[in-house]
Amino acid sequence: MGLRSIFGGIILVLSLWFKVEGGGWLSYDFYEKTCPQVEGIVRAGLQSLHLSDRTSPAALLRLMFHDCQVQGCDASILLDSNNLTMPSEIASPKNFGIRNRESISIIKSMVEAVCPQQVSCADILILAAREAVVIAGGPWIQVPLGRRDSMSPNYTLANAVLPTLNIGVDHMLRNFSKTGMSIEESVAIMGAHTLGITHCKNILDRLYNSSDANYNTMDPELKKMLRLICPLRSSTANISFVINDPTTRVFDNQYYINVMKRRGILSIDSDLLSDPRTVPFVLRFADDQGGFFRAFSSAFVKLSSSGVLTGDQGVIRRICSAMN
Ligand code: HEM
Ligand SMILES: *[C@@H]1O[C@H](CO)[C@@H](O)[C@H](O)[C@H]1NC(C)=O
Ligand SMILES: *[C@@H]1O[C@H](CO)[C@@H](O)[C@H](O)[C@H]1NC(C)=O
Ligand SMILES: *[C@@H]1O[C@H](CO)[C@@H](O)[C@H](O)[C@H]1NC(C)=O
Ligand SMILES: *[C@@H]1O[C@H](CO)[C@@H](O)[C@H](O)[C@H]1NC(C)=O
Ligand SMILES: CC(=O)N[C@H]1CO[C@H](CO)[C@@H](O)[C@@H]1O
Repeated sequence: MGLRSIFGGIILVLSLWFKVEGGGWLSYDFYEKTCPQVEGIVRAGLQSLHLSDRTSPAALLRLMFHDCQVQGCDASILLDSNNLTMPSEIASPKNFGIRNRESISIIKSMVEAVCPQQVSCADILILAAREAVVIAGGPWIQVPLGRRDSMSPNYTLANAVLPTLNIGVDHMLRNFSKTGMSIEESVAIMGAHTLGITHCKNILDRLYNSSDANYNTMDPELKKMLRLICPLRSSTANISFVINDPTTRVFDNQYYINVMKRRGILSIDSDLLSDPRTVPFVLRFADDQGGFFRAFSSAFVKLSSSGVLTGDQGVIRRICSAMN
């Protein structure tokens, strides 16, 4: 064996590890020995879920964000409350509209059947979100693994740190910069809103409240249409919804084209067009889907790796919805 191949081996080993912002290490071959089947099981699970529910990719991508934003991606969002003194994170109004938690539990039980007590719910959630992006037509993202599950969900923290409707670009950028994201990556991760829906209650202020900062930032034609779907003082604002972009089930760069045309649905979407720091990236991604995919992929890895439990921290839960 020549010196060159030894050197090559070292480079290879180094590149299999991923340093966690402010913590331990994840690795790209974490389950190579303990559960090589895991990626295939998650992929098959996602494909069958997608056949019965075409909106599942959107749900899983948002689920991943709302898990990772609170104490890092530790599957705490999947825990059901086991007693009245400790409400689960999902009880937070900020988690309104979160769905498909149970599908992670189902995939986990499929993984447990093959590799018991090896793979964390947190990693399965990240792999599911990664497959969701691919199934919807987005990039295939290589993700480092080795996250551990939390035994301490924090309702109060979830309430405090999940984004508000009027978070604004400044806060949004500051929050994402904590995960190591650049401005370009922060704009790219918002491109997740190329999938899915928004319930009427989340846009009523934009449509009807003239004191709202984003009352006048929406294309009037779109506003007219959304007002028909979301009437004022309707009793169904919690269940009626609008689609986030015209290609709501396709992971593409249509979101940025929409934002550019003042057709962003949520306030934060429209805000991206009014801040001088973010607007250049909106324009570029609207014109360059490949560039969006590349920036989204690196943003996804940063969001999903920041502040996670590794090594002997946390546990591997057997059932994702319960402490066990
Ligand atoms: C930081 C600023 C953000 C704000 C204020 C925000 C807010 C929202 C709101 C209010 C909804 C509608 C929920 C509903 O009515 O059911 C939504 C949907 C969604 N969000 Fe975000 N979001 C943000 C960032 C993100 C990020 C970073 C991701 C993913 C990486 C994401 C992924 C999604 C997805 C996929 C949906 C559609 C969900 C579905 O169809 O069920 N969002 N977001
Ligand atoms: C509720 O659950 C928490 C965490 O499992 C535990 O510390 C606490 O004692 C429980 N409270 C009751 C009343 O069972
Ligand atoms: C709508 O959802 C909110 C939680 O975001 C809840 O507090 C409220 O009671 C719901 N309203 C109706 C009419 O169901
Ligand atoms: C939950 O988060 C709140 C707010 O950050 C914090 O004050 C509290 O100590 C946390 N509780 C636990 C049990 O970690
Ligand atoms: C309208 O928006 C303003 C500014 O955000 C807010 O203070 C006020 O409570 C809103 N009014 C209603 C009726 O929701
Ligand atoms: C909604 C949210 O997460 N807000 C936090 C973002 O980060 C700032 C500090 O940079 C906090 O003050 C916010 O609470």
